[in-house]
Amino acid sequence: MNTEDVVVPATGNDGELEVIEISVSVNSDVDVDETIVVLESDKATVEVPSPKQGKVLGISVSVGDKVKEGAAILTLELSSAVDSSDKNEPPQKRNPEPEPAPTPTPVDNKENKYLSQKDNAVSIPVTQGTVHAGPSVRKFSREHGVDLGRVSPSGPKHRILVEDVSAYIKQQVQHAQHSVGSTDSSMLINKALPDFSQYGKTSTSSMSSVQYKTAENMQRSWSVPHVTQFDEADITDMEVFRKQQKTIAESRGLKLTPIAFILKACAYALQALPQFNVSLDLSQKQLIQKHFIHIGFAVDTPHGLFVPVIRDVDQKNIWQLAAECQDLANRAKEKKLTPSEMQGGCFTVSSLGALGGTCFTPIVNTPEVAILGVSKAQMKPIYVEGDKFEARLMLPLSLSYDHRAVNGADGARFTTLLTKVMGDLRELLL
Ligand code: CAO
Repeated sequence: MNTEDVVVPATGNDGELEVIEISVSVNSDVDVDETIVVLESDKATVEVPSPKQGKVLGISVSVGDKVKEGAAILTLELSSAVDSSDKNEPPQKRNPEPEPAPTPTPVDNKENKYLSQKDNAVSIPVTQGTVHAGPSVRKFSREHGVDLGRVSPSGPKHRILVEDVSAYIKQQVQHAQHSVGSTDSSMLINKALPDFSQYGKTSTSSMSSVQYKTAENMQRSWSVPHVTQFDEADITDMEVFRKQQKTIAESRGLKLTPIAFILKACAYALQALPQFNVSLDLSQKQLIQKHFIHIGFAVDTPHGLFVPVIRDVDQKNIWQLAAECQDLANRAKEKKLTPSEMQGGCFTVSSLGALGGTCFTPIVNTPEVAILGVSKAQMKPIYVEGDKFEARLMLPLSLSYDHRAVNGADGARFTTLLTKVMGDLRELLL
């Protein structure tokens, strides 16, 4: 077996150089002039090319080691066709990868074309070990503050090209511009996620625009100081009434569900307690009171969550509300809502009643200041008078509100009023 030890060549640098990258691994095949290690001094980065073609038998250095001219780097098992006369010559300019500007800047060692000055250096977290990039690419990335470990390589043998760094910078700039004026999307960007595939099989898919928008809205709303007030409305009589209307509803082509009554009850409570029908403008230290009652309701669809808004709920009767709910929910499922149909809400209802659950803590749909969560109605024994209990149908309500706009006592007033009007529809229907 014909072997050869490859050592650190003359680099024009008398001091120590740090091994910042090992570009090959044991048992890998290397060509003449292929980079085997990258060394760095405080002034320059040096790529050391292989003087021969062969297979790497062993590597004598590790990333972080400090080495000088003549120090052993690795041992090669030479290919049979190799001419051994050119042993350990200083690094020569080889057929470099295409590297647009900036080009490497030679330093005082005229022979060494691989050196690049480490000017304008900024502190970049360096991903160790797996980055393959030439000196000019490293210089370019340093100048722009790019961690090469985050850049996808497109060059031969997974080398990072200047174009790859440019594409990464462009992507980051576009993302930053997109975030401005919407929400603080940077908060949505995960810091570095672990590689989950080390724990088991994974797969990746892109988020839909609806999913991403929902995530942005939730992130923004999450900054609101929330309180959730729970209560239960006795809807036994309301349900008797609703069921009595079923045939009429069918003749109108409608499905009359509790949501129409809930919307009407919310409009009633918003009229009685207008402090829930505001938005806060803290930058102007202003409270914006709305003198209209537009209520959104969450619709679960295969494409994600939509919140169409019904205008002037206080001025509409139960049939009108049921018809609008049905139309908007159907069109949400078909992705046929217009943007204006999802804007202008003062308050939101999120009904999970058909799905189950005893209560939940909905997130306020900012800049609104309150949202009502509705869970599944259940028959419960309710204490009525004397020692008597009656079976009543109880509807769980969860009112979340922005505690900067609404006081706790008002939260309790709001749910108490809701339970009152849902328990006795007469006031509501007048
Ligand atoms: N308790 C018990 N039963 C209820 C109920 C409740 N709170 N609310 C509805 N139901 C019943 C309905 O009466 C209907 O039964 P009947 O046919 O016997 O009358 C059945 O459940 C199905 O109702 P529905 O879901 O078709 O209609 P709906 O008007 O109650 O709801 C809508 C419409 C659009 C609100 C609902 O389809 C929906 O999308 N809900 C999910 C909202 C959501 O995802 N919220 C979370 C947002 S935050 O992540």
